[in-house]
Amino acid sequence: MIEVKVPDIGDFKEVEVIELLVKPGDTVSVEQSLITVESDKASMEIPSSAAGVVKELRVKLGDKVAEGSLILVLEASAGAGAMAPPPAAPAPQVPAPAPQVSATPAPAPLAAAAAEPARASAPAPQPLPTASLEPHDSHVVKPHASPSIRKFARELGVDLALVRGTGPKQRVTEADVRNYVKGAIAQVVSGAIAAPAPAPAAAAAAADGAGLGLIPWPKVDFSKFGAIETKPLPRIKKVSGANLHRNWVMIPHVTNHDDADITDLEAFRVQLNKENDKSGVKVTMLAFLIKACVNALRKFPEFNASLEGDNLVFKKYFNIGFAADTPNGLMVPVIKDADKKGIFEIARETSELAAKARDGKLGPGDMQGGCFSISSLGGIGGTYFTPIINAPEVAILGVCRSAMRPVWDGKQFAPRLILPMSLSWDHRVIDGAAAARFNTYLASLLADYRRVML
Ligand code: CAO
Repeated sequence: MIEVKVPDIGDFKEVEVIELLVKPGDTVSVEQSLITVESDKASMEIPSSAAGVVKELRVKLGDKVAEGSLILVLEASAGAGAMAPPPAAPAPQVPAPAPQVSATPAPAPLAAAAAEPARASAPAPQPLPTASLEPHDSHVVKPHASPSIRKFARELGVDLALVRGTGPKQRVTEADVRNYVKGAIAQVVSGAIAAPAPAPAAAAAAADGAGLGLIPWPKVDFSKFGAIETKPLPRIKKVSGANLHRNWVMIPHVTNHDDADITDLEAFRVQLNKENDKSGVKVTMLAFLIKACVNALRKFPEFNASLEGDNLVFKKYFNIGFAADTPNGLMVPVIKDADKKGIFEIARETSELAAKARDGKLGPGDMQGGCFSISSLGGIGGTYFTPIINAPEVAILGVCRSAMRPVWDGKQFAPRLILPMSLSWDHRVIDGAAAARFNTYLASLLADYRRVML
């Protein structure tokens, strides 16, 4: 039996175990990575100092380890009993460039370590059973990624080995992981690949609620009570449903409802459409909402952010997604750089993208890069609803049908056109007071659209 311990890991005194790369019964070779540890500055994989079969793991996720901590016990392989010389200190993987919230630069020694190429000797990672895209060339090399990116990928169930890194030295960035997921979804949606099948046990657990510790889903023979017809869910519904389910379960949603007085804005919109009758572009309330939301996002940047581990990534661009109802289900095309576009251009683009969505012709690029989404049921009806946040965004605005309401103006009730707004937000990132301020500000812009220019 050989005890494998944490070697000299430099200046790191106590680091957390964030990944177990082997399990009892696995055969490991010298230098094979056994666990990944993470400090607040870097993550690193701890290699094995000997070859053999893992008998006992002596660490678990979340444990704190330091030089000399026992990782596991190996039964020496035949002919491999001799201990290899202690492996070199593992190369830390430094977090990707600090997000805007952190002003602390990476310390010099770590930055130097970041320049090291990925260790080609590392074992090829096992793709998840759910992985559905062809692995690219670098799948034989352990991917380089910061701790927060590894955590982000783990949360989404993404095997980093399948993600092409576009950062320095092929480092995998958060955008790479997001693009990978969106690409996989788009391919599933377009039918280019089959929808990934969850592992049978996991699928069964999820389907009957056991994974959440819930009582099983009721099984009813509906045909006992009357005629029935069973149809498969459309592909888009399957994909969007899985995303909506994850977002609903993983994000602590809160929804604030508010009203905006759009009497003057609607009159302006109608006037513009009369003037531009022949232009072919219909100015919509959605276009005004998109532009107003850009202003609100600028004023409240935490709404234009994404949670990445313990960091908030603030976006300096303004890409606004909008829910489009299609015969096959919900799609969310994205208006890119909405801050740089005028109302007419936004109105034209939303109508083109909505038409593409309905015709099933949206490309992956049309749905990528969103910062914030709007779901407008204004053309249909209703008052308020609770839209589900489109992860990794942190908020979504839902609007319903505006209606004339009597509003007290201090002296009398006046008929005003009132737009019901429902803002869902991620309570891990946003507080109720900020959400109320966002809605109040947005309502003030819509009530007097000149404020958008201020
Ligand atoms: N209040 C009152 N009327 C409104 C309105 C509002 N808030 N918003 C739009 N309307 C009116 C429009 O003025 C238009 O009336 P006219 O035909 O008389 O001009 C009519 O409703 C239809 O509008 P539209 O659908 O052409 O344009 P839109 O910009 O409102 O919507 C789109 C575009 C793509 C958002 C919409 O077609 C759509 O798909 N909405 C559904 C989104 C959805 O499903 N959300 C739910 C997601 S959660 O499951």
